[in-house]
Order: sequence, then C-alpha cells, then structure tokens
Amino acid sequence: MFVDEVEVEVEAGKGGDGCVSFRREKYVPRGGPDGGDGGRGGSVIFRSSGNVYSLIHLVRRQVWRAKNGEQGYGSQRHGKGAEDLVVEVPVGTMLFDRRHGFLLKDLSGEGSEVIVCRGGKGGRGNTRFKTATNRAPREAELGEMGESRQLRLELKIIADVGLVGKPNAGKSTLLSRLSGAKPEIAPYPFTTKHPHLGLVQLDLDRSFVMADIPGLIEGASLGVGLGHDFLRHIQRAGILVHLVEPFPDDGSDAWENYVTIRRELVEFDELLGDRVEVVVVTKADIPDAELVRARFAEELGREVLLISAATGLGIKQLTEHIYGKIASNPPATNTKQEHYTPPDSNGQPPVP
Ligand SMILES: Nc1nc2c(ncn2[C@@H]2O[C@H](COP(=O)(O)OP(=O)(O)OP(=O)(O)O)[C@@H](O)[C@H]2O)c(=O)[nH]1
Ligand SMILES: [Mg+2]
Repeated sequence: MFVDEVEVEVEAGKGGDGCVSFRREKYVPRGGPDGGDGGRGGSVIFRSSGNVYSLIHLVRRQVWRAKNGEQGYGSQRHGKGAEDLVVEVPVGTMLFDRRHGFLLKDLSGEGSEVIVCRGGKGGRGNTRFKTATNRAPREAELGEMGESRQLRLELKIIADVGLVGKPNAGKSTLLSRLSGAKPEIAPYPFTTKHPHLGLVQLDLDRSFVMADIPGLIEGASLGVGLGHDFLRHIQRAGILVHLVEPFPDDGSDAWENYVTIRRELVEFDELLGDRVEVVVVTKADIPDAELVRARFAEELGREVLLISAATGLGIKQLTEHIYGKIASNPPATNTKQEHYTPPDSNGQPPVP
C-alpha cells in the first residue's frame, strides 16, 4: 500500500535523574558526596532515505518514543545517555507541527535530517552541589522531560519529470518501458492507483527520475477521480510530460482532453501552468496517430512528439528531449503550498 499522509506523536526520552550518594569507605568517616549525573534522554530524529518509498511503516504505530537516559549512580558514575531514535522517511517528506501548523522541515534531499524532539538533559548528582559551606549536599536534580510534538507528515515525491494525462493514455506503459518500475497496466481507465517512480538511464552518466501518477479527468482539481490525491506528487517535478492518446476508446477528442487536463492542472496549482511541458502523442502504432500529432503541433505552435511504447518508435528521441529540458529545470522544492504561515502566532520556532 502507498501512504503519503500520516499523523504521529513523537516523544523524546526523559533525562536520567541525578543521584544522591555518599562515599562509604572503611576508615574514611564522612566520605563526601559521590552521586553521579543522569544520562541524557534520546532525541527523535527524522531522516530521509532513498530506500523508503512510502509512509506506510508509520501508520501502525501512533507514538514514536525515544528511550530515557539512565539515572546516575554512587561512586560518581554517570548514567548512560539513551540512543536517539531515528525514523526513516522517503525523500520529499514534509514535517508539519500539527499543534502550531508550521512547516518544521522539508526533507527534500537524500539523507537530510532534523531533530524533531530533543531528549531531556540528565539531572546533576549531588557531587555537583558540594560547596565550601555545604560539604554534604542531599540534593540532586531530576532529569528533564524530553520534548514532545504532534506531527503531520506529508510526502511530496521529488522527480525530475512528472507524467500526466488522462486515464489509459499510456503513462504506466511508458514508465515501465523506460525504467525498472512495475506500475499496473491495463486497457481500462484508473488502472494505476498510486504514484510510481522510475529511474530512466540514458547511458552511464545520464539519468533522470520519472513519476507516474493515476490518470486525471475533468474535475480532478476538485477531487473527482483519483488524480486529486496525487496531483501534489507532480507539484515538484521539474518538467511535465503530458501524454495524449490519439483516439480514446470513449470517443472523446484528443485535443479537448488535453485542454481539460491543462485546466485541471492550473486549477490545482497555477504554478503548474508555467511548468515546462513536453507534449507527447502516444500509441503511434495506431493508424493516423501522426495526424493527431500534427494537429497538436499546429495548435500549440511548438514541437509535439509521437511515440509508441509498443513498437519503441520515438522513445529514444523522447528521453533525449526530456533530458535536454531537465538540466535547466530542476525539481522544485518550494512550491506555493509549502509557504505555509502558522495559523497560531504562538507557534514555536522550528527546531533547527
Ligand atoms: N497500441 C498501443 N497500446 C498502448 C501503447 N501504450 C500503452 N498502450 C495500451 O494502453 C492501455 C493503457 O495503458 P496504461 O499504461 O495502463 O495507461 P495509463 O495512462 O497508465 O492509465 P491509468 O493508469 O489508468 O491512468 C494498455 O492496454 C496498454 O497496453 C502503445 O504504444 N500502443
Ligand atoms: Mg497508469
């Protein structure tokens, strides 16, 4: 299952308590204080990893808690600090503080991390309270509580290229032909139920990441069909590749379909309307597909490509064409929706 939104609670560990203890040794009357400090509580860290693709592993557990620090002991032994709890999430995960509504961190690069809750400091043992006037302090500190937070995690895939188009346009077929990804493919609409990512390798040192999302239909920006839930996964794509089926089974017109999808993209996020777009007519093996391509080229006044994932026609040119565009259009990590003002002015500042 693919999960791209989840809410969890996180709690850092409490610091260990400081210890009250006095030296007891034979022949040493009134040995001084020797209580050690408590150890630090574990912090909770979120880290992005290229090996994790979904937030599904976070769904089953509601609270992510780091361990507490150990208490201090006599003979000036300090308690052990607890290990930090590291939670791995996919690259492109955004962490929001739910209570205050601000964006804590956008983990948009591989291996980036953020401490979401700091572990509590250990309390000082009574050794530390010894002074010239108080040689036998009976006081020690308690360990500090760890921070806690309610988080909302939202995954926005980061791909160089986002594939868009109506259901059945051939998006998943293209992705599976170009990469190792295995999206569902079938001759009916809404085959693909969630986004897929594929790495397209042109040669040894040229590659790009392509995202396939479920097909879009009229009203997608308002929630019709499956597309809406997934449109945000193309919000950050550097360029869009818009696939158009020349002669849809439902008898609809290819150009009208194209215009409809464009409208939905802009309705959803107007920045998508300005994103560089490569228009591609698919299923070139079907008679007269070339006529449809020519019509698009004329309407748009720019280059429109023609491919067949079935025969391989135009595929190499398409990947080269895409590669040429992505170098100057890297994935966006800051789109409109990510500038998010906290509704509550008392919001704590983000943890660095
Ligand atoms: N003749 C021909 N059929 C194709 C070609 N590419 C895809 N198809 C067929 O078109 C149908 C739909 O392909 P998909 O790749 O599932 O389409 P999609 O755009 O991913 O569809 P959704 O996931 O529903 O949005 C399948 O039956 C494919 O076999 C092609 O180049 N030529
Ligand atoms: Mg599909």
